[in-house]
Amino acid sequence: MINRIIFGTLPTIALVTLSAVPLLAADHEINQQDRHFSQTEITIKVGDTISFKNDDEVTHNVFSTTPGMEFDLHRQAPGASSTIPFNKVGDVEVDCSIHPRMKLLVHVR
Ligand SMILES: [Cu+2]
Repeated sequence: MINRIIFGTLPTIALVTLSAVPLLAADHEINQQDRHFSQTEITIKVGDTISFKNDDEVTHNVFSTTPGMEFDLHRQAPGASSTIPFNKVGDVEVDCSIHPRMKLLVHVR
């Protein structure tokens, strides 16, 4: 009887724990303004997303070549927004191929 209660409860706890991860994920907004990112560094939790919004009057091309976290938003017209998930712990360098001075460092913890 006790065994049945314990083993019947464990899978439920595991399911609740697993499904809680996406529910806790947060979205962070980083804007592109005056040919800069709105922040130069940000610390987020693994599973969080960042929405990159072009609040500038020029086109940007945000990308990362950090191993395991590569992405390319391609050309983003003014007003466009794209959301990227960060599912791996580490430091991710984000750049703009059009404006080499644009740098963002994402710390995923
Ligand atoms: Cu740019």
